Amino acid sequence: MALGGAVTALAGMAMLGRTDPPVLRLMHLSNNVFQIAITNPAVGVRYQIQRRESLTPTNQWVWLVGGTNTQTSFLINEGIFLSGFYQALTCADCDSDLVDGDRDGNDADPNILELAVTIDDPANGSSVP
Ligand SMILES: [Ca+2]
Ligand SMILES: [Ca+2]
Repeated sequence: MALGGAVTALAGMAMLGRTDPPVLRLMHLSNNVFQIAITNPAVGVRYQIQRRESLTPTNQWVWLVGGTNTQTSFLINEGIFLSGFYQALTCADCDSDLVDGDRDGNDADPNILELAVTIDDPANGSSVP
């Protein structure tokens, strides 16, 4: 009876189209450069990479780099940190500058904020033939 229940549950999961969850993979490329790759990513989402030095409760996750649409590979420079932990999160504001990606001039750069377009010519109120 218990085995029958387990088989039913597995078949139900297959019918729902469940897939393996995304996996984060860290690869050493050269002296102090690493690649973080997200395998089996969710479709249609953007990711950001966060880093922390340790898993102690006082050490929090810190934004490291934001991704663009469909980006699943990130180059990371070791910098001054000789060890650390990384996580990938889905994001709407991938550079954590408080401007969502659909309004951000560059959502992978926290120094570039909201996109604004200024039209200098024709001047306001002009009639354009
Ligand atoms: Ca942003
Ligand atoms: Ca930005």
